[in-house]
Amino acid sequence: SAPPPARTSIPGLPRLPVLGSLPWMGGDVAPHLLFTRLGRRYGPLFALHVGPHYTVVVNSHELAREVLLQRGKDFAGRPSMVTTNLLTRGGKDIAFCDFSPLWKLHRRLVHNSFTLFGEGTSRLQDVVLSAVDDLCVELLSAGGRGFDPSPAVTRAVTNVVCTLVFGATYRHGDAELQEVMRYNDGIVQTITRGGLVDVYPWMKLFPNQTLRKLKECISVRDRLLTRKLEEHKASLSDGDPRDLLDALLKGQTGSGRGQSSPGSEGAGITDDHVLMTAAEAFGAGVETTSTTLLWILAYLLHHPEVQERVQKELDEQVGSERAVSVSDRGRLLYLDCVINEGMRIRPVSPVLIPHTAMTDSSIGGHAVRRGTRVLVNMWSIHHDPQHWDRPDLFNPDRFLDDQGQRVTPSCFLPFGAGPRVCVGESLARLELFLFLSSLLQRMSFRLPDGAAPPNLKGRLGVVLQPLPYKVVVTPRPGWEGGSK
Ligand code: HEM
Ligand code: PLO
Repeated sequence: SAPPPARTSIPGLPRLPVLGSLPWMGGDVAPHLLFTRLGRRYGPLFALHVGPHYTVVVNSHELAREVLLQRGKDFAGRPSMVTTNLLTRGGKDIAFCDFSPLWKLHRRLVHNSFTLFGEGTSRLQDVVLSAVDDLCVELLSAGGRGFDPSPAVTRAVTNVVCTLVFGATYRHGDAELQEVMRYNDGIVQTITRGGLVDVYPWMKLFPNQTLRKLKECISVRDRLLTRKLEEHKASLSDGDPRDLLDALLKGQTGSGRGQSSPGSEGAGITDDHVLMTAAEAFGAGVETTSTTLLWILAYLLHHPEVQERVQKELDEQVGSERAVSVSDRGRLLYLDCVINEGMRIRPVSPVLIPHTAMTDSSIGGHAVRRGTRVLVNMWSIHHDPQHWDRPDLFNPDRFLDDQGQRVTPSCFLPFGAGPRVCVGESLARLELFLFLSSLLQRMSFRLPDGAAPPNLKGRLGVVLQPLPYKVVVTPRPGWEGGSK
């Protein structure tokens, strides 16, 4: 038989001891931009040393599909990182936990709980629509003044997640809601600078102010969530779960909760896991959805013609007599394209959470050793000029074909793919749809007089966020009060 193809090594950057390739990494440039630039020199697949860690960067959608889908199992691991270990009590969550049988079980449990509240059930829709109503009333109360929409949007999205996770809804200004938003913001500010790439693993040797603040925010979070967990344990009944905490508690074993009793489904899912999952659903649910909404609003301010076209579609398909509902989703094609184009042009996670190779494997015919870190650069995939015509242009029509039918190009992967695909995808899509459709049905957004349009470069924290900007909102006919 033919010999196996020769496996060449992956082209790579030079390195020094300790610093790795850092001196060649261009100082302050954000990783997604740096990797895109390096890709032009080294090709779609190249290697570098992030500190001591041998790391492979993937810049093309073909190779990304190989890593995430075809060889998804080989690359389903996660590296251990200082900050995320603190955040998740050493990986008792979903996103930052390394691959293991317990992780698989845990992920399935969370996934099932989400589908429980997921599409089809009117409960989730009710939760989102009630937050939408509050948001519309709040935005329209500004009465023609220019203001930053971010706090109101974040509050609305936080409220949705609070209801799903522990069954609480808060009024505007509620102390507990403020506390949740404050600690979350603190974690976002401190967990990573420059994405989730843990460049300085020796950071823990030099406890600094940032690390102290992170620990403080985590302990505020843990106090609040522990209280919720105890309340839920005390009031847990045999009926349907009221929220995610109930579903997780029920998913632990019926008897001897948290202890491992062999053979039972939830064996090994401890109270720590329940707590970390709730915390993560919060963090992931709030940061990603609110950031995506704010990016789309920022682009609508740059492209008033897109806003008008969405509103025309809404007028024709829904009208102004009733609120939008999930059942309208199939009819609002252009809105769907606007949402996709927003996630393409500004992916909240421009470099995916690092993956690691679970076994010796290969990418594009090149050998990759077990333990190698793999960074998938979604930014370069979503801006690849070979696959996207004028990639820097916000153009929702690229998601429609000649017949006006919706198409999804294979180089569009905003939620990742494979065993590590986002578990919140359907929840996120439902929220994005209901929030945007309702907002644009009820009001129009424009720039304050004389204001420059929003800066579109963004700032990379743990997610890629737009810089603050101001809007003026005016109600559309029939929606002067914000809701019916
Ligand atoms: C993972 C995107 C909303 C929970 C991810 C990943 C991406 C992503 C790119 C990483 C995939 C990888 O590492 O290969 C998004 C976007 C969202 C969104 C664009 C909204 C616009 C949500 C929501 C939740 C959520 C609402 C939950 C409430 C998670 C979790 C993971 C994840 C738990 C880790 C999965 C794993 O490692 O197995 N998401 N997400 N996400 N997402 Fe989302
Ligand atoms: C956001 C701050 C929270 O306090 C903790 C948290 C948990 C899950 C993280 C999320 C943060 C940021 C966005 C992440 C999410 C898991 C999946 C999601 C990284 C750090 C993305 C976009 O991949």
